[in-house]
Amino acid sequence: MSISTADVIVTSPGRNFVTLKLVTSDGVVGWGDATLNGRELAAAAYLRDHLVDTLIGRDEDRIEDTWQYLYRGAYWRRGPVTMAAIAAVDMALWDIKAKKAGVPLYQLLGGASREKLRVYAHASGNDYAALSQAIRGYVEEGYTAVRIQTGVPGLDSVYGVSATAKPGEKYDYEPAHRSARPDEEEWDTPAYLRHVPTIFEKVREEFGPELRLLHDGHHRMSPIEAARLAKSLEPHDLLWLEDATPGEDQDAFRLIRQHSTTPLATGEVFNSVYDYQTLITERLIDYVRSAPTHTGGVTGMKKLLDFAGIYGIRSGLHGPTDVSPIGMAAALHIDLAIHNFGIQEYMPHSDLTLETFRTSYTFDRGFLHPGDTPGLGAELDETLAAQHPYTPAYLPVNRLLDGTLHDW
Ligand code: KDG
Ligand code: MG
Repeated sequence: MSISTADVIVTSPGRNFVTLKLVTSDGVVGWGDATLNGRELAAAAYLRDHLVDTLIGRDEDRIEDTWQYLYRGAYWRRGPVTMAAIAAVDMALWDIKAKKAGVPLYQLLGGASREKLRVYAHASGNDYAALSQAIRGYVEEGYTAVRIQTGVPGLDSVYGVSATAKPGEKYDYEPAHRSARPDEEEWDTPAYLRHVPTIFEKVREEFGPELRLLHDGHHRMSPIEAARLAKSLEPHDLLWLEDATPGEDQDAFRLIRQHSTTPLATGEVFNSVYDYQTLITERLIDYVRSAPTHTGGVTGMKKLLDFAGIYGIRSGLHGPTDVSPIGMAAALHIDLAIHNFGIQEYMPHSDLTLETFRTSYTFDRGFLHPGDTPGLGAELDETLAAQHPYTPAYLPVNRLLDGTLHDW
């Protein structure tokens, strides 16, 4: 059998998603995610203009060969657009293979290595009262791990804290604003470094030692600033400090490691195992943060996590709402199957997104499971998708108080 049609669907049920639909000559449908926040049309064009024609007539069972064909065959290696496009093809092929076998995808990856997947929620607040209310809400729902993001006195908006959410309100925090160009935000690293440890002290005092706490620095600190934060957070026993400094400078992580035992996570903006080479072989991080959607799909992510596992480094896969429910399902099947699972990020999609994409993964008291539907267990309703056309939306850019452009 072979692939007979390949369609690229860009839809915006609450936010933009890029989906690939492959259909085989005997009618088996496979779904894949190529969503790249703020650059969706580039990923869609790569698929439509450069890959679709090469997929028609190809044997759908030859997943590794297709992956190598798209990766090596492009000549131009890696990059977020290329790897998101390859990811969509790869996920759709795994979806088809598992459907043909009549099993959930995790069975083809070696079967379940655990019963359920611990996830972490996003708690935030402009002040401590709002943050504490959000954490309490998650603890009542059964979460055992919570990411803490706080407003910073003197700054109007800060990454991870919704400017509009009311205290304790659950929201689909979406920093990619719907407009033709990015919003601009202001940033002050010294104010942030002074404030964050005081918040963690209060959280530990109120919620005790057992709740697992995480924090995302979102690429904003220099290596020595990151080392200072990691050191000052040590008494508060974080599960991880994420993206303490921009990850493309892999050597910079040595400096943070020299100063602190706070576990480190990075990689959501990476797209291949080579972006992690120094970080993994020198054990400079503890968790791999990429999403299958951005790293060449199930095949790319399995290669990366198997490599990390040799060095005792675990998964903490990226699961924001800008990965589609199809990409999220792929992450959950990998999580369930691998030995070196750490934790999974879980930002539930909005109701509108989940009406448009149907999923079989389930949440129960702080844990997810991918479900036992054959394949990925996630698909797009094309009729509903057509009702929500693409809308330009961009992540903000950041400037220091003197106007210098900074990492967002
Ligand atoms: O598109 C950017 C988001 O995925 C990112 O800002 C979310 O940092 C993020 C996280 O840890 O989920
Ligand atoms: Mg992050």
